[in-house]
Amino acid sequence: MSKSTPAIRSVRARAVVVPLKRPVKNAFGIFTTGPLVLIDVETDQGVTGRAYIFAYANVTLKPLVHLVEEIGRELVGKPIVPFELMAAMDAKFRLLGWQGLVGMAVCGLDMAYWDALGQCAGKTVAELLGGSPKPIPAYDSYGAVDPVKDEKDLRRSLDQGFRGIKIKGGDGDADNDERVVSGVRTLLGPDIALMIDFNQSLDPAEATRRIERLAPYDLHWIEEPVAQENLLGHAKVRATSPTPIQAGENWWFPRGFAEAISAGASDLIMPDLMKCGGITGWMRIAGQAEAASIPQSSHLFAEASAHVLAVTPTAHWLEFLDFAGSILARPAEIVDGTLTASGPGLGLEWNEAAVKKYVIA
Ligand code: SMN
Ligand code: MG
Repeated sequence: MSKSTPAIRSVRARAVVVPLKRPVKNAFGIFTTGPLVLIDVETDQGVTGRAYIFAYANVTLKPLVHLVEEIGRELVGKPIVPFELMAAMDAKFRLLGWQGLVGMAVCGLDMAYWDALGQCAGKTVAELLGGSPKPIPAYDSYGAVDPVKDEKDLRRSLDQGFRGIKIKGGDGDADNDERVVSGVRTLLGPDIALMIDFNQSLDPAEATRRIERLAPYDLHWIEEPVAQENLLGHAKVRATSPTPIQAGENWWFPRGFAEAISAGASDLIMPDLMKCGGITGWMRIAGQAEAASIPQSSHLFAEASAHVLAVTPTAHWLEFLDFAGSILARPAEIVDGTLTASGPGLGLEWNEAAVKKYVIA
């Protein structure tokens, strides 16, 4: 162990509920605010590693704060060696299983470790991983839209330079999906990538019917048409789909991706840093995607994802859905429809005045 490896001095987590620029409606509900847990890993070298995780609901905020802090308490004094810490977490939670809140806490801590290592080295995480920050093409990620009511917003996305737009489907019937997709395609023109996300809301037969109907609109991908754990269902839908199938935001850790890839579940993958094993897990998945020639996009967490996509051989799209902008000192900045990783570390610094305003625990 080199002398310069930082060690964990303390771990703190805070829950915030932040405002969103626009609500995100999906097949099952709507996000009108962003429930986030902010993680601070203080080291013995004067730097603090930071990351945030997305709790999906307000009820999971306090349990996540508790888990992050309690897991962290047992790690005080340990050197920040993400490879070893991940192995230790795998062992610690093997009998319990770590899919769910425990896994989210583990992944959040892993992101904060990498941030700390980057800061200590005076490098971006992209550089620490052997690459360099570069512009990653981003798509603007919407909830369910109405091509008339949301026209202004959609045009603003194009003015910002976005070359891709994602919308939600499955919040109504097949007629509604077609009306929306057709209207949005007309508005965007033929050159913008348009993706639709069903958020697991269909069964395989219905998914196949709806995808067939949407074929004339040149969709870039169809996301999570069926339940995420239904790998064979995904593969069945994919077998006849004229449009590439995208999935992965709900697959857990590198093993989940190995299973999905071997089941032939999707053409494209989009790991979520909070479920795929953090930065450490992402890199292992990037190796699988390269070997299988599967384009790899990100899910949420735009700031950290810009670092790992810079070192992903099959890097595809970065999702831009800005949950954290209101509590960051330097919110992610889209330039010509791209995001470039910034540092030091992951480039995350809290806007403490905003945090104070939105903190709930
Ligand atoms: C999604 C998931 C969680 C929050 C907002 C949006 C969605 C996506 O599935 O792919 O962005
Ligand atoms: Mg999705």
